[in-house]
Amino acid sequence: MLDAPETAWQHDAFRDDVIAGLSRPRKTLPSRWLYDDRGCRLFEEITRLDEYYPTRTETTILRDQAAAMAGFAGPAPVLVEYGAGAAVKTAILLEALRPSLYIPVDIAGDFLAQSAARITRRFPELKVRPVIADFTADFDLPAGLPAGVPRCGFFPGSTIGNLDAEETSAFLCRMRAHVGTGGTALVGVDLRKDLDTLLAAYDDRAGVTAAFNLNLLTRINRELGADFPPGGFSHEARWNARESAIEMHLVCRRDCLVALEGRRFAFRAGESIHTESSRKYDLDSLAALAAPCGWAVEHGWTDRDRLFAVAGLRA
Ligand code: AVJ
Repeated sequence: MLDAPETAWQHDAFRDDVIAGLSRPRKTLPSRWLYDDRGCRLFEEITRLDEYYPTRTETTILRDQAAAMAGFAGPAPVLVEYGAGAAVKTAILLEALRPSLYIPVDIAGDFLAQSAARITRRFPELKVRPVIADFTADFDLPAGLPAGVPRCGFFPGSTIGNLDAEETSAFLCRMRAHVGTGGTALVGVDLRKDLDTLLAAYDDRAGVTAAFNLNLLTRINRELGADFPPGGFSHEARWNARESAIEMHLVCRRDCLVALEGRRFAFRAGESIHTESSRKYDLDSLAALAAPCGWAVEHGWTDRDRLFAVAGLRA
């Protein structure tokens, strides 16, 4: 299990993040660790739930507005996708944009290679250059990209909503540097809306989101040898108005002590671990974050019910 260098490195990063997060007065775990194999499968299942509107709404927007987006991005652009998991959405965009080069960026090398191979099977003519990188940290695009060819960044899925304020600004500036002056970006953002709709999307009746959230404790038990008691925590979705974010929490049902890597962490009944924030935007709040990096929000392609938007940014 631990022989691949990528896996060993990941294991250490996971352990450090868990220990740091559980040592804080308000306990927290970074949402990126929700996505082990089972977490990825559960997330897939979430995207098919009635209550979870973002994935199907964004796909519809891309389908309906792909031609306009292609006009916006310019002819035969270099397309850079941040996070390489959005098979269906990527295909829609590749079909419409006809890029001269596609650069999928992801931290998971094996997953990236698989999705690059799938894209190549579907678009045999397309040049694909995967880049293994963590898009929440600085990295360079491959050297020698053609000059004078427009570049377009693609950040779908409202993944931007999972970044904190600092990460969001840094990400927008990084993507601006990648595409250069005159470049564009297509960014999927989940829009502010009534609380019932939002809370249902993150606390579905079938309990899939609960299983997705609780899986993080199972993963910590398995990979870090911890002893979180089964059934000791419950899933909760909360609205944080100040942050304009839905938060996922794991709430402790009764006082308990958890051992992990020679340490002990005490939990009081009712205490929570904050595992994810999913920020909800409107186009103005996105524009305010993007402007200092040199972006203008030129378009907000949306659905009939204004649930979700694909923002068109120009540098
Ligand atoms: C990763 C941004 C698509 O925040 O909506 C779904 C993750 N968490 N249900 C989101 C998630 C709980 C999701 N995205």
